[in-house]
Amino acid sequence: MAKRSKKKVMKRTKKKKRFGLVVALVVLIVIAAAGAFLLTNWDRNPTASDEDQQNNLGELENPIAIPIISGQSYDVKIENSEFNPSELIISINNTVIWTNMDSVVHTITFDLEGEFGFPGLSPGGTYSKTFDSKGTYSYHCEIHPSMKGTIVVQ
Ligand SMILES: [Cu+2]
Repeated sequence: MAKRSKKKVMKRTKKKKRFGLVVALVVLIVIAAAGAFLLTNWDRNPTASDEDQQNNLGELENPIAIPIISGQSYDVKIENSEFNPSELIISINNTVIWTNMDSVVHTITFDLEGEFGFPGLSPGGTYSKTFDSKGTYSYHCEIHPSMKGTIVVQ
C-alpha cells in the first residue's frame, strides 16, 4: 500500500513539473509577443509623426494650395498698374487670386452694382475670390480708372 501511494505522489510531482514548464513557456511566449508588439509600435510611431511633420511643413510653405482643393485657382498679377492677364476665362468654382506687385495701393472693384470687390489692396497683398456662378465679371481699379480687367466664368 505504501509503495503505491509513493508512486502516485511521484507521478503527481512529475505532472506538476510538466505543468510548470508549460506555464513558463506560455508566459515566455506572451512576454515575447508583447515585446514584439511594443517594438513594432515604437517603429511605427516615429514614422507617423515624420509624415505629419512633412504635411505640416508642406502646408506652411504653400498656403495658397489650400483653395485648390475645391477647384482650380488662377493668378492675376497687378504690375505696373495693369491687371495681368486682363481677361481670364475660368470655370465655375475656380478661384482667382489677385496679387499686388506694385508699390501703391490698388482696388479690385466690379463694375456691376452690388458686386463684390476689394477696396484697398496694399503692396504685396493678395485677394482671392471663388466664382460660383456663370457670367462675365468686369472690374477696374477705383484709384486708377485705366486699370481694367474681366473674369469670364463659363
Ligand atoms: Cu490702381
